[in-house]
Amino acid sequence: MKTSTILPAAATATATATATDLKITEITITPIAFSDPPLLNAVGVHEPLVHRVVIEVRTGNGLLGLGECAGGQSRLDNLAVGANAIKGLSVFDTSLMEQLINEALDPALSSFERAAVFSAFEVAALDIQGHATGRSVSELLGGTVRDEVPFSAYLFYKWAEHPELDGRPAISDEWGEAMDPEGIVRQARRMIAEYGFKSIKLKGGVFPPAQEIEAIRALRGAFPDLPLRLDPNTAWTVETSKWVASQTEGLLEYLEDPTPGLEGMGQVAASAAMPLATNMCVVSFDHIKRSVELDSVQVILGDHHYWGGLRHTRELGTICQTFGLGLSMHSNSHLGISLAAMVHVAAATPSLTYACDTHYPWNGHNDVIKPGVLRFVDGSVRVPAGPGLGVELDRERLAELHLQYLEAKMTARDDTGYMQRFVPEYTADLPRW
Ligand code: GKR
Ligand code: MG
Repeated sequence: MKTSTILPAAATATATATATDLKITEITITPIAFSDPPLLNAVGVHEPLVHRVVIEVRTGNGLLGLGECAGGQSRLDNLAVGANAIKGLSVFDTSLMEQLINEALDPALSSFERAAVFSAFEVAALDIQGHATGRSVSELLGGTVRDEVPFSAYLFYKWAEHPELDGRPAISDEWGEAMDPEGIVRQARRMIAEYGFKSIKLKGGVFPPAQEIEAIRALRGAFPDLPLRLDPNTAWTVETSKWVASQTEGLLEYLEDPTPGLEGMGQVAASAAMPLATNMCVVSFDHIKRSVELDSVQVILGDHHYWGGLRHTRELGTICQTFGLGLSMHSNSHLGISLAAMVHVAAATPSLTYACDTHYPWNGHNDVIKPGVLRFVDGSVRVPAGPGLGVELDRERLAELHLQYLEAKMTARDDTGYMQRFVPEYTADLPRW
């Protein structure tokens, strides 16, 4: 008798407390900086430090949710506006969260920036939803269709070290130099031995295209069975892109962003044998209609930071399926909160057709989360069990990386400016060839 009266009363009390206590009471935005090797791309070279942001959202009942996104002073300002707009909101109200953030941000901001700001908070809200319900983020997104998410080996041309600069000594790294096909194959061998990747992407746009085709041929020779991709980040004209496509026919599973713009990509796609992929000309929902009309790309690289969070990325998968487009995932220099979020959404997206990109082999040793959960085995990461994202913040590490950010006085990523410190005549005008 006693038990039956006590139990319903306690259950009601918990339900009421949950509704109130899942309101956002506190948001902490922590800019961090972590080390990065001198990786080359079409617009310069990576600086010794990457600027990124860790977002912590807390609710009335003391739950904590994590988000991560790219940094820069304007991003920090926009995150602060977004954080103010969503205080007091339930973490389950992510649709309203998106609306409030959009209303609060400067109307002149691009839809891309709006999506990036919302995404950081949406991931943290989903993390808390998971902690509150004892579910993983992938379960909240509809459940997993795969237990492990495959990634590709992301190769870069690179210098042996960050050269000495302004009295700062040179900074070397364990990967060494990769400035020719042999160096690229060496890098691939090491990355595949350590992580077990089963496909390979080469960041191009660094050397004249014929040289990069040689690197692709060398990779094909060394790894006869692994799918290959080449991404010059729009470094080539339409004509050059067509020529590269003809030279790499039968070698590439896709060619990524050879040339700028939907029209140019459409012209290349019309004659290329392989699919064209993008994370540059289709980066928000309003680009899709025109891209489909022009048949500009056949594969979209989703990215929850670009596409407005995990639910919208899952929706992107459905749209890709609708139009018969392939889906892969884009990466930028990142740490484990972003990787965990990416793994959850990739696991819950049936239409993911290609292994995802990740910079983690280059940056993961800097991580702000406690080790053990995110491991590459045979090129894949097992979906964290949760609850939520299933990762835990290492506060000591966060404090160190924040201090590093403060000392570096960083404002924005500048691959071109950094390159010009060593090669003053360098320009980032694209297409270059
Ligand atoms: O890290 O230099 C880099 C990449 O070029 C990155 O900035 C790109 O956004 O990885 C990206 C891509 O696939 O284009
Ligand atoms: Mg790309």
